[in-house]
Amino acid sequence: MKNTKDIIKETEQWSARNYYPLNIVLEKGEGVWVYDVDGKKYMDMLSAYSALNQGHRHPKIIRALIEQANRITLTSRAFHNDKMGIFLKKLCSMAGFEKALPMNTGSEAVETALKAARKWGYLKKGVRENQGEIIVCQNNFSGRTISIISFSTEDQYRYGFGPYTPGFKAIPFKDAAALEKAITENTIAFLVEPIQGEGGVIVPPEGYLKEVRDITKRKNVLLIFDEVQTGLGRTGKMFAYEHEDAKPDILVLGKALGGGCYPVSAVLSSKEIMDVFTPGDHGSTFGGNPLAAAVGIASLEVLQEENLPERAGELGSYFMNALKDLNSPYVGEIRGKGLLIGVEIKKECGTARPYCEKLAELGILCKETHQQTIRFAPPLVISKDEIHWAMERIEKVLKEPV
Ligand code: IF1
Repeated sequence: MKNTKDIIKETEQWSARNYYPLNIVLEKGEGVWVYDVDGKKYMDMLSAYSALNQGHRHPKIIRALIEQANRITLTSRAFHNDKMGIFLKKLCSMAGFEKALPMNTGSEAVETALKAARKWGYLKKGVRENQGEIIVCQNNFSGRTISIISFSTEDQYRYGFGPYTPGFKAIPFKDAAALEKAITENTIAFLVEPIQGEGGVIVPPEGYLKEVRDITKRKNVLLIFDEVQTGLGRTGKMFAYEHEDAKPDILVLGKALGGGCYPVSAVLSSKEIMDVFTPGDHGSTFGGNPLAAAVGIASLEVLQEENLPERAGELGSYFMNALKDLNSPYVGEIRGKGLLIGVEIKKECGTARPYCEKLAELGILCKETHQQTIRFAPPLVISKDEIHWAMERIEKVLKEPV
């Protein structure tokens, strides 16, 4: 039986060092709780960056996974399977779109959305071939592929990976006037996260989503919302765009669509936009496989049956107010919506990492983002008592010297 130290040593020997994880080795998870190899129990307040909205190993999702695994798991799209249509119908009906294209990771879904937008731009909007431009926001995060980091404004995500994919322009987030000004005759789309997750849980002012929706409609520019992190209940609505009257032309989903146990992502849009794809244009070995579809159906059912978006709204406000009431001397701004919360550590009090390490010692797993922000994003199945349990420990760390 290997212990934490031996497992980390072996992992570090064979793995590329593309992460700097806490020295914790997890071996079991259930609901909001995870256990390390030494049997220590932690509350997971990261949720694999919001891919565990339904909690660890939700029984209904695991049952669906096992039942499907005992029938057929992968067919490729060279043939139909009996689950994909049911999954996409449920997904489109819930989100109010006519068609969906299933993929696996969030990055693949974002890339699919960009390809759909570009082809729509050339075939339907009449933008000159290869002159199309897609506007993004500074401080964005939409994945790690070369085209996606080509529009990142974060040096570390770009360094050493050039040359970069052309055709993107970055404007300030939260500034609708900047969008209006940046649009040219070659502009095909505006890609934006309704809340910037990795950017530090940056919430735009009330009305911003509606404003960018109106501007893009007026200018015949596609609005693409990357809801890989904000979607599926995290912010207190099933989709973050529902907080305002701002339904996008293209919606990108991932993470929790796989119910915390399988990579499932999708792009949702209208028939008019999706029809730019003809057989053979685009695809994926695993996209739309029956195992992903079965897990996707169960993941969506759990969100609905357990009212997880509403829970995230209610418990998120409760949690955010409890954090504010601490009046911690180390904390600047507390930002967020629903159960996507960012606690900013004042620069003069150091970076967020030591606070995350202290929280881990007390049994809470969370992760810093961009040095200064502690991100709290527990599974949406968390109970009020479990938030109380967390607050007792968070208070120790944010009220006493670290
Ligand atoms: C990492 C955080 C980072 C995303 C949004 C697309 C994707 C993501 C809004 C791509 C992925 C993950 C990736 C992971 C850490 C995490 C993350 F924001 F969630 F915290 F990095 F910024 N759109 N986010 O958040 O989806 O291909 O990963 O399935 O890369 O370190 P993916």
